[in-house]
Amino acid sequence: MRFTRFTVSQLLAMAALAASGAAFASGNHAGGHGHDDGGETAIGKPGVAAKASRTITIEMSDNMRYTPSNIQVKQGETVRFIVKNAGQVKHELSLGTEKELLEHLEQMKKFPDMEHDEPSKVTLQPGKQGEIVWQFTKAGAVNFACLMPGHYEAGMKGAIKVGRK
Ligand SMILES: [Cu+2]
Repeated sequence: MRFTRFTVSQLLAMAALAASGAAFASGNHAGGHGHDDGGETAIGKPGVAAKASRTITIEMSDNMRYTPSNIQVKQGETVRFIVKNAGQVKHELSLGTEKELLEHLEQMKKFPDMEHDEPSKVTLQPGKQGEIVWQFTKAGAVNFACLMPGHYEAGMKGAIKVGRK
């Protein structure tokens, strides 16, 4: 386990989330993401495929890696991600801030079968391919990770740098 880089307050926040996780069992999961102003989130918003300036293919493997795992985009850019599961087990790619991803990770531990349909995420059975179209409206870092049990901890994560325009 590589939890050493979390601060005590982060761990406490995660514990608190786990304790309040029951609220998500029956409720609407999207409610956990905070504000909803036309789909705009802390990391951007769902994109329109026809407006994508690029297609980036990301492969997911059973050695818990994304290829590529470091991606650079420009603020305002819409990217079409083709995500391929080249492994023998289920994998996913969830876009989010690091904080959101860690919160989801805790929920997945409590409710491993929870599958939610969100435009910022794709879950794929072995051999399958899917896509995410996303517009990066804010400069900074956007993270992505696989929240299947143990995968993030094994290093299944990546980062997208959104350069200021
Ligand atoms: Cu995975």
